[in-house]
Amino acid sequence: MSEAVSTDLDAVVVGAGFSGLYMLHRLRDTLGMSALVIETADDVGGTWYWNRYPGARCDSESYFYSFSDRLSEDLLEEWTWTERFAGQPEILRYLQTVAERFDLRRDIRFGTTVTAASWDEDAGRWQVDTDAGDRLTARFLITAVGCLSTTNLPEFPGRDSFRGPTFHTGLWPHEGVDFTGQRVAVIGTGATGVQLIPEVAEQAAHVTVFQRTPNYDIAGGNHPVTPEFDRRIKDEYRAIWARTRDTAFGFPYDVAERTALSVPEDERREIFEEAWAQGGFRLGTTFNDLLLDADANETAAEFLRSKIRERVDDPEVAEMLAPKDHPFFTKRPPLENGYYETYNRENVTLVDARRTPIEEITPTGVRTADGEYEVDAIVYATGFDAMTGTLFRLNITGRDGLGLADKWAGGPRTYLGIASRGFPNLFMLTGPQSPSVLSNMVVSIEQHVDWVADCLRHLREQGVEQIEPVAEAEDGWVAHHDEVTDATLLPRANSWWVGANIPGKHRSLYPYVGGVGVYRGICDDVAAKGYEGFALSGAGATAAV
Ligand code: FAD
Ligand code: N01
Repeated sequence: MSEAVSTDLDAVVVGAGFSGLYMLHRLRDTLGMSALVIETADDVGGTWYWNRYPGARCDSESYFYSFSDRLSEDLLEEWTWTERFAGQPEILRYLQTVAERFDLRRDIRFGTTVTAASWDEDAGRWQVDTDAGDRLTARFLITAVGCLSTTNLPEFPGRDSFRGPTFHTGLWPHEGVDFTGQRVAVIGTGATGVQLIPEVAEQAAHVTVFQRTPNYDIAGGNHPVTPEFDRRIKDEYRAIWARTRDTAFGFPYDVAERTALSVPEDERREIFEEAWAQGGFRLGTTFNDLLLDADANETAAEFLRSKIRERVDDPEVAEMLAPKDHPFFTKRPPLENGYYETYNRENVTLVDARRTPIEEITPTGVRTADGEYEVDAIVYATGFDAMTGTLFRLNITGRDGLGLADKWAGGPRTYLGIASRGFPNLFMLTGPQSPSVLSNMVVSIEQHVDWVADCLRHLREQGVEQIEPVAEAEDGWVAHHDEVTDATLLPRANSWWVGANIPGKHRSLYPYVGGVGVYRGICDDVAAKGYEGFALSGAGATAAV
C-alpha cells in the first residue's frame, strides 16, 4: 500500500469500469467520503480494458452508451463519438478521459485483486483482503465488478494439450494478434464471435467456426457520425436521457403500441424491413408482444431466418445458421456487420457443434465426432460466467459467517438486486435481479450509483450506522422478479441470461425484466418511504421497516 492511502475508509469499491468510476466520483466529490477503488487491471475501463478482440464494439448507440448530464454537462458537449456504434479503443479512450477529467486515478489501486471480504460484526465494518496482502476496512462495500467480467473457458478434454496459441476474447492480448497465414478455430458464435469472425476471416488463411447454437443476428448498421447528427443529439440530450430512463430497456426508442398479429402479413414484413434498414435493436421495438407471445415472436424469428437465407449462398450453411430452437430475443441478439456474408468466403468453414459436439482439444486442433480439424490457433469466444461469477470470486462473508455463494446456491436472493439480507452495508451495482444486462447498462449503472449515493447521504444525515434488507422485503422482491420473468418467453432459451452456459450453475433469469422505468420508480419509492424494506440500525436510526 502507498503511504497516502488510509486503510480505514468510508467505502471500498471493487472495479474501475463505468460503474466504479462513477461511484468513486459520487462518493468522493459529491459526498466528501473517503473511498478507494480496487481494480485487477492496470488501468480503468473494465469491459473495454479487457475485450480488445478484433471487431469489439458496443451495440447500444454511442450517444446513449455514455454518461449522461448526471456526470457532466460539459463533457457531454465536448465529447464527440466518431461512429454510431463505437469501437473498443474509442470507448476505452472515453473512460480514460472521464478518469482524467475527474482526477479519479489517484483513488484507484490498480493491479490489485480483492480476494475476500468479510463483515466484522463488532467493528461494524467490512474487512477487505487483496492479493497484495492488504487488509482494508470500510463501513461500506460496493461491488462494481461488472456482469460480464469472469471469462468462461469450457473444460474440453485435452484443452491444455494444444501446442499452438489460444486466446479468450475477454482476455485479449494488448499487443494484438496477427493471424496472417494461419488456420484458426473459433469456438462460439455469440455477440463476440459474430463481431470477431469476419475480422479474423479477412486475415487468416482459414477459419473454422464451431457453432453450438445459431443466433438471431440483427443488421448492425454501423456508420460514421456526421457533424449534423452530433449537433442534433447534443441539442436534444435532455429529452434523450429522460426517455432512456423511462423506457423498458433504457434505449431512447419507443415500442410500437400494437401486437404483431394485429397487422396483415405484408404490412408486418414492411415494418420489419424498415426496422432492419435502421439497424440495431429497432427490430425489437416493432411490436409490443414479441417477448410475451410465442406466435408473435415467431413472425420476427421467421423474418430474421429469411434474411439469413437471402445472404448465405449455400442453402445447407444457411439452414445451419438459422436458429430454430429458441424464440427471438430470448438470447441477446448480436449485431452483425457482414457476418453472414463471411460464410460465402472460400476460407471459412462452419461446423455444427450441436450435431457433432467438440469431443476434445488435441495437440494439433479440435476433434468432433466427425474427425479432427487441424489448426494453428484457437480462439475461445465462449463468453462469461455472468452476473454471479465475479461476485462469488470476491468470497464475500456476511453476518454469522454466511457466504454469499452459499446463500445463493439455489439462485440469487436480493432486495431490488442491490442488497442481500445477511450482508449489511453491501451494495451491488447492477447486481442480479436488477435490470442490468437487460438494458442499456450505462443508464442502469447511473441509476444504481445515484440511488446508492442518495442512500448513503440519507444514512449520514440520520446518523444511521447500518442498512440491510428485511426478510419480507427480500422474499417479496424475489417473488416479484420470478413472477415478471414467468410472464415472458425469456426462460425458454439456454442463454447466459439464465445461467445455462455454465455447467452446474443454478438456472433462473438473472437480470430483472420488469423494465428500466418501472424499476426506477420502485427504487425511488423505496427511498421516498425512508428506505422501506430495509432495517436501519445504529446510533441515530429511526426506522426498522
Ligand atoms: P466492468 O466494465 O465489467 O468492470 C468491472 C471491473 O471490475 C473490471 O475491470 C474487473 O477487472 C474488476 N474486478 C472484478 N473483480 C475484481 C476483483 N476481485 N478485484 C479487483 N477488481 C475486480 N452493455 C451495454 O449496455 N451496451 C453495449 O453496447 C455493451 N457492449 C458490450 C460489449 C462487450 C464486448 C461486452 C463484454 C460487454 C458489453 N456490454 C454492453 C456490457 C458491459 O459489460 C457494460 O455495459 C459495462 O461496461 C459494465 O461496466 P461495469 O463497470 O459495471 O463493469
Ligand atoms: O458470449 P455468449 P459472448 N461448446 O455466452 C458457445 C455482451 N457482448 O462473449 O449458445 C461449444 O453469448 C456458446 O454456445 P451456446 C452481450 O451482452 C456485447 O459472445 O451456449 N460452444 C455461444 O455461441 C453478449 O450477450 C457485444 O450454445 C460453447 C458462445 O460460446 C455477452 O456480452 C459484443 C461452449 C458464447 O456466447 C456475451 O457474449 C460482445 C461449449 N462448451 C459481447 N461454451 C456487443 O455487440 C460456450 N459456447 C455490444
